[in-house]
Amino acid sequence: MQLVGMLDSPYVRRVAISLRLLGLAFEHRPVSVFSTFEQFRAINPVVKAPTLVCDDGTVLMDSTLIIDYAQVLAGRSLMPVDGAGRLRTLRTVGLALAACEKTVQIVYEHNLRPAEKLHQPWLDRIQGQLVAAYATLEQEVAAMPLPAEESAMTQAGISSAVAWAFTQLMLPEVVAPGSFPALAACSARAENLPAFLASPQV
Ligand SMILES: N[C@@H](CCC(=O)N[C@@H](CS)C(=O)NCC(=O)O)C(=O)O
Repeated sequence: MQLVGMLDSPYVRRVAISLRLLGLAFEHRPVSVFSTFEQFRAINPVVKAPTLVCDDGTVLMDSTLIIDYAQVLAGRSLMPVDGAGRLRTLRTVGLALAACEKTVQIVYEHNLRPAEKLHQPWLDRIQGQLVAAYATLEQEVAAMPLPAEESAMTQAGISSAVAWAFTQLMLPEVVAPGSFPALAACSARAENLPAFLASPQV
């Protein structure tokens, strides 16, 4: 199967890391939704990254749905099965994905919209949401430190670390690392794991 999309997308990166942790072989095709729009469109007319081209030719999109299918293929899950662990992980992943979404919205607002059309009240709102997502995620991670070994890694650790690295790459001035020590530490540990090193965001 082929994973299509650039690893500077947190969604593509969380899929790549998840596939590696699940032990699934895949070909990575670093096609950009911006600089190589037409090439991407030939693979998936909706032009969404990540796109997974399955072995039977089925084209899947959306990182969470792709990971869901990958877990079926692998016969194991990156989500805890017990109720309390599952609930906590779902909450953490939701916060991490909201942080990714708000970061992407801010980046698009700056990079895709002409400066004179930038709408400051909207930008202020998204930035407030981004900081709220990280403040809440910081509390979660501080209360329940995420595993530092690959064998114990769940989607909570993958998504939190990927989100953090992405926002630090794109908007370090908006989310200062010193204010989020638990997340910064979790990210530093995760980024040294083989699955993360094999999926560099830059
Ligand atoms: N909810 C989706 C979000 C994916 C997403 O928004 N990807 C961005 C790249 S970071 C994209 O495809 N942007 C191009 C577009 O939306 O037109 C997921 O989890 O995969």
